[in-house]
Amino acid sequence: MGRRARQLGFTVALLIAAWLWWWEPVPAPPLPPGSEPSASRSVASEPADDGEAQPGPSKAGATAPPPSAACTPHAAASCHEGDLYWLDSCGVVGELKESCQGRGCAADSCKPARAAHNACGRTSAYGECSGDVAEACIGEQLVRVDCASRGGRCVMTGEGAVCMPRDDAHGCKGYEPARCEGDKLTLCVDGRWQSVDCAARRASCSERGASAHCEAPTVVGLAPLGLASEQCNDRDDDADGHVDEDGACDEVALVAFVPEGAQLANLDARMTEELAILNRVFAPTRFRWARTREAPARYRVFEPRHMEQAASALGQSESRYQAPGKAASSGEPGLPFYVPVLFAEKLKVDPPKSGMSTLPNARCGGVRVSDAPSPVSGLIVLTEARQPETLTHELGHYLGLCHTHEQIARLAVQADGVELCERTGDSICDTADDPGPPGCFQAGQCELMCRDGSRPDPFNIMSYYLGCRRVLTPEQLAEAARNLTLRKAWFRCQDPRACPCDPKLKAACPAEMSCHPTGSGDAPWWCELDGVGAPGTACGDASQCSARAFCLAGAGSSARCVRPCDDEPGCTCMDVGLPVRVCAQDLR
Ligand SMILES: [Ca+2]
Ligand SMILES: [Ca+2]
Repeated sequence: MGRRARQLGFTVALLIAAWLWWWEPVPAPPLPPGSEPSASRSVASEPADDGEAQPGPSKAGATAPPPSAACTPHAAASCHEGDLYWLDSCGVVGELKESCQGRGCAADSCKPARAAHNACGRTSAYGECSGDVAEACIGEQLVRVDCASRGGRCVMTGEGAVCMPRDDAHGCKGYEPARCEGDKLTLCVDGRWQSVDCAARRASCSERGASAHCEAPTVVGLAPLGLASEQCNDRDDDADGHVDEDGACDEVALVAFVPEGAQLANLDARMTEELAILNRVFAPTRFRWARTREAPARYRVFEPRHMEQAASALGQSESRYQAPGKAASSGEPGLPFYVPVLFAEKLKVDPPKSGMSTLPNARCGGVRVSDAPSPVSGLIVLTEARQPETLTHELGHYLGLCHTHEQIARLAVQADGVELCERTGDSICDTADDPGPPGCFQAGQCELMCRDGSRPDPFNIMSYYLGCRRVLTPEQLAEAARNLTLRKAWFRCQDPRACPCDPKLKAACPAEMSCHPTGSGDAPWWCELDGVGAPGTACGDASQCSARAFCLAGAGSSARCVRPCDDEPGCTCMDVGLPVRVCAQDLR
């Protein structure tokens, strides 16, 4: 089929999609065992201009009006979001005719099953290291990169085989066992030695069992404190007398950033398709492309080391909360919240990767994966090598989801009071165990054979089984929704001057932020993201403290995370010459 015909087919699919609100939602594709259909879906987006009242997103279980009697059902079949659906004689999409099992479709038929053994053999997109040679299947071709010839080494990371620079001081291979150094856990993560401070988590480092880990006898739970933020739930969450105000139920804005001079193929069509997948997978949460902006040309080939810096620049440039003298380049008013999405040509990574994202406060599945302070801002970077669902996968990371093959047990505090599924795997209880692509072989397009007998779900968006991914579990969706609320609340605090606080208040800052001294006269206290340090534990600076605590040097002892005191149980208030009294117990 010619290119023009394909484009036409795509346009037709979109026109049909725009009419779906009137009929019934497209049924979800058949789901693998263990998953559940997402609560609702609706393809309605922009209000039509005919003046008719528009139905909102359909609620789960709502009944749709019956198709018009004048239209004959099952008149034809059409490819829609990778599967075949029936069309009636009026061109309206009906129920699923045939699932293409992740192979995709063209016109009115599923694409043929790919040979199980293509040029890549058993090597997946995730790839493998053989010595310092990285091998990965990129576009059905086996790509081999000799990392050593470039002065590097091959490392198995959470994103598969990657060439990394040699690093005699901090480099590791990945199979070295974790060990305890005092109360610090030392382990190899993504090719570098990393330190996890068990003491800061009020845990101890234990070498009991197969590998060292942080261990606590009981869960130390501190009630989450923070300003209530308005969520889309028909309730007045922040008790200001208004329900779901300030756009709590609006579509979430995505801002596309395109580097100056970037060569990007079919960008508009790809963005439309990517948004449709995003809205189907994250339903009922909805997203929209709010605006497209130019980014510096140096981001055409994106250097992952610049992630934080780029996130801070692109995460603020379209914001309503501008630092003085940094007015938005365009005349448009700043947005109260948005997700920056950078369309780079490629990432400066070998073998090539399709995208990357920051995690919210360095957490995935609710577990902190790094002790380093985390930037408030987030960023998603997509490359030309991406799959249609890569944006959805990266947004999952942006909203705090791990890969399904994550091994969070390495980093999570092991405590009896916490469910095993919350401190192992991806820390989500309703996802299937996934040993990851190296341990599983794609025998058919979406049929996995795993060495250890596991039955991972190749259809999960957060997996690495490319070509199959299309769903999130209810618990993944709940964790993503929780993090969306947090990210919205944190957004203004990208600029500390937009986020002053009063340390005397219990709820001074958004959840998971604490009121910390800045050391500056004009804005003495501001909300900063929590670190790993529990109250009463040692700290180097305020960014390491959590649960309302800030870092205070005691007389003759090391600095501690201390809470402001308000005569609450367990705290004796103590005057230390600051505007707030502090909890004496935290300084002991
Ligand atoms: Ca409210
Ligand atoms: Ca609400």
